[in-house]
Order: sequence, then structure tokens, then C-alpha cells
Amino acid sequence: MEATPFKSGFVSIIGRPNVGKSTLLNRILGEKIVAVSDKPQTTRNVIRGIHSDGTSQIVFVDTPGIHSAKSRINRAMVDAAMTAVTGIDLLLLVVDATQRVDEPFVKDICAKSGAPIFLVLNKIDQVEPKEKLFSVIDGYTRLHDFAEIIPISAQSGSNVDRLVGLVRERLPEGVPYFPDDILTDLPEKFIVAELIREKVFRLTTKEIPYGTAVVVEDFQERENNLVAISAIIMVERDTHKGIIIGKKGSMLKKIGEQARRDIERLLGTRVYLELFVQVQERWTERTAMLRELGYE
Ligand SMILES: Nc1nc2c(ncn2[C@@H]2O[C@H](COP(=O)(O)OP(=O)(O)OP(=O)(O)O)[C@@H](O)[C@H]2O)c(=O)[nH]1
Ligand SMILES: [Mg+2]
Repeated sequence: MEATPFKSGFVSIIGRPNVGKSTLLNRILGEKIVAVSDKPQTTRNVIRGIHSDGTSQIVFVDTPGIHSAKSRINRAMVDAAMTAVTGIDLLLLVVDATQRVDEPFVKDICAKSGAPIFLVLNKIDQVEPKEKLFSVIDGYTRLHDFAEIIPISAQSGSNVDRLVGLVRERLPEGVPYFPDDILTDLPEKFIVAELIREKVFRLTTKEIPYGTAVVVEDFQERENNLVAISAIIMVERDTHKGIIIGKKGSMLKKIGEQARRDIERLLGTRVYLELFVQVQERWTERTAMLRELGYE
């Protein structure tokens, strides 16, 4: 009997903000490594998540949502996402099945991609009645000859295994790009910062989350299965600092507690987390700061 050839490749996850791209990546990996929130533009970096199963290795590339960006940081985010459209083996174009077909956007992405495209219709748990899905699929079929059209719910996990199976089938034969026991090529420090930033996105409103960045300053493995982490939450204004800290420190405490729980689950250790808030005026428009934070 012939041995099954090993398959590997890069698969980008592209779409408008808030359609569920990062939720899908976390679901595929079975672990939370990227921030998810109900606010658009949660993801700021291109983040690789690695799915290895012994016969294949799929490198999924999560990207910031594509939108008409105005601010400097948002333009950098969209540029980063667009570069992930090319030079890959397969593109997952994720759309929200409850929303109208966004024709110009879909056509533009399809024209730019050299790779086969799977259309991933997400949030089908919210499509009622279910028959509506047929007309949604029909609307997209007219726009492009998609290699597959796959309705899923990234949130409930419905049909996600099937999606991964179809992705695997499409990949070329090849060697693994990464060790088979890592979930991402990013350093733990980055993922920890991402999990803290997620809590800011979830717990604060208006412009606050968009003016916030998180930097992990110190990450030390101590005895007795304990990791001590200190991180800085960077904000753009003094008033924002007050909001992040909250009454008698209540908001900062909440952010810290929720982030710590996620980080403990990820690292499989106990975590001592110390958070500081620092004002860096207009950091979202400053080249040096954007570079330092890995956004440009
Ligand atoms: N009902 C439902 N909600 C979902 C599903 N997938 C994601 N969501 C929700 O949609 C919102 C956006 O999810 P994200 O994964 O952050 O979306 P994204 O596409 O990564 O967004 P950006 O990073 O801003 O581009 C969150 O509130 C998710 O919980 C789904 O299958 N069903
Ligand atoms: Mg995202």
C-alpha cells in the first residue's frame, strides 16, 4: 500500500470586519490565540495559526477586516490584510450570511487572489428561516466561480470540521513549515498581549478600545508552575487612562481577572498578572510607535 503523501500549505482568512474570521481561527485551533469581540476592527495584525494532524499541516492566516480605512493604524491594518490575499495556496473569503451580498468587495478580492477561493458563509446559526441560505448562496454564485461554498457557524462549530477537511483536500503535497506542536509562530508574549487587548475591546466602549494597545514588558517563569507577567496598557489620553483604571481600579481589576483566566488556560500554568496604564498621545498616528507595536 502506498503511504498517503503529507500535505501542507498557507490559507488566508479574509473578509470585512466583524464577520467572524478570528472566531473561526480559534475554533479550528481549539484554543483562543486571537482576540474576538463584537466590535469591528478587533484584529490588528496578520496572525498565523497552525493546524497539524500528522498527515497535514495547514497554516491559517487570520487578518484584519478590510474596510475603507482613514486613520494611519487602520490603513496599516488593511494593507497587511491585502498582502495576505496573494502568495498563498487557498483563500477563505468569510462573509456574514445574515448580511446583504457585498458585490464590489467580493469581486475586488476575487480579482486580486491568484489562489482558489472557498466562500465561507458564517453565522448560519442566525439565518432564519434556513431556506434563506439558498438565496444567499445564489447571490454569491453569480459573482465568482468559488471552489467551494461552505455554510458554517464559527461560534457553535457547526460544519467547521468539514471546512477543514475540504481545505486539506485542496492543499498541495509538501513538508511541514513549522514544528507540529505549536499553535502559532508568534511569541507567547504577543498572544498574552492579544488576550489582554481583547478584554479592553470587550469591556470598554466608543473610541477607547481603538486607542488602546498592550505591550508585555516582562514574562518570567517562576517555580511551582507560576508565570509572572507584567504588561502595559497604552492609551491615547489621560481621560482614557481614567476609564481603563475605573472607579477605585475596578475596570483594571476586571480586565486583569478576565485576561488572567484566558492566559492560564493557554499556558497551562498559574499566572500572576500585573497591569499598568500609560498615556502615549496620538500613538495610532505615529510611525515609530506603530512599528514598535508591529502594526506597520
Ligand atoms: N451568531 C454568531 N456570531 C458569531 C459567529 N462567529 C463570530 N461571531 C461573533 O461575531 C463577532 C465578531 O467576531 P470576530 O471573530 O471578532 O470577527 P472578525 O471577522 O475577526 O473581526 P475583525 O477582527 O474586526 O475583522 C463576535 O461578537 C463573535 O462572537 C457565528 O458563527 N455566529
Ligand atoms: Mg478578527
